[in-house]
Amino acid sequence: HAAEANRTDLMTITRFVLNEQSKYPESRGDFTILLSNIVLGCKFVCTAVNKPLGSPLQDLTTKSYFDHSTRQVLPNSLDLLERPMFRQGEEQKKLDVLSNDVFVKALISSGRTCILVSEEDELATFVEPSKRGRYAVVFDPLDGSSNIDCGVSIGTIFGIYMVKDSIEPTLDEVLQPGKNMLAAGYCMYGSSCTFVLSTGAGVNGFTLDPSLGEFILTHPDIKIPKKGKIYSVNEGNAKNWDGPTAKYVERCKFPKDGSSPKSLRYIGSMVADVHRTLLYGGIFLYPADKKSPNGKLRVLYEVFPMSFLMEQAGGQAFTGKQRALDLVPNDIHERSPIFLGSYEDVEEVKALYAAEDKK
Ligand code: P6P
Repeated sequence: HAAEANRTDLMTITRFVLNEQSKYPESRGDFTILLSNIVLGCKFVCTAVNKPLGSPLQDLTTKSYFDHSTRQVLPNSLDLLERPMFRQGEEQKKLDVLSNDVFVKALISSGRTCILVSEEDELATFVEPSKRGRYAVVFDPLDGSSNIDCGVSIGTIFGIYMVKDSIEPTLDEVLQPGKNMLAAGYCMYGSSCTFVLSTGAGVNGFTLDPSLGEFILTHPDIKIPKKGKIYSVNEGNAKNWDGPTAKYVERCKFPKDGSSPKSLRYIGSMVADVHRTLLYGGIFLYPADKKSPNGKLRVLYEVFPMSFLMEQAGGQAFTGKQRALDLVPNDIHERSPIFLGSYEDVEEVKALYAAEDKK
């Protein structure tokens, strides 16, 4: 009966968040509405990413479909990306631009946001007054999108701040340290569609059940192992690394204490590398190097959300100088070096940087 009860007692992401929000009597469900719009965006991207380009999308059930963007009934034989909603004039939209459009529209229509920062948009979006809400959302709609054509997992990464002044919001509302985030998460588009979320009370993973169109709780209360056997870095940048990073990676490969070397796993798609680190343990690093003194990854919508999740899962995140979540960004697209993952692995990096500072 227990198995049967479980099968019919569907813990969807919406129900899960409503349960969590019920602990805060003052919450008026705004966060749940905001999150459901982020989830909608992820479901759309999941569909778009998983439809192979150029393949006929013959939907066996109907020969035609209603196209919302032109309000026409059109033949279903049109390839997904041939459909008007994907085309802007003759220029077919790239998936990352399309994904950005979907998230921006979903977030604005939620009526719960007042500022949006996207990797795709140079400037922040200030929502029109009639649609403003209490939240600011920072996001990368399709991180790692250069990997689409070879089938590598990619993802959406987001962070959520509560703003102080939603009437006349300013950019200061998002130039806040990551520790001020209310929530953060990512959605990974891989063999399955996995949504990982923290609202500040631990980390939970949900998997999209395509037959239901719902994200179901599959990874409750994720905790990262205290120490791992994997390091994840682009070794191709080794000649440009600073001393502590070079020393740490050397130790991973030639441990002094007689332990076995760590394995190297590097996918080159942050969501995939971080998801593996979260579940298996180990360390993911994108350090500074001579070419990029601030590293490559963006503070607001890559470093902060992943660091937030790591801390919530019992791990930690370090920039080479400080706790990542303490960083105060000065620009919405600022970059930072990042070392994140298992608590003890990151401690080793911190010790090497501390020793360097003492020199
Ligand atoms: P590199 C993808 O382009 C990305 O922004 C992250 O998803 C990924 O972790 C990183 O860049 C990979 O960068 O320089 O190793 O190819």
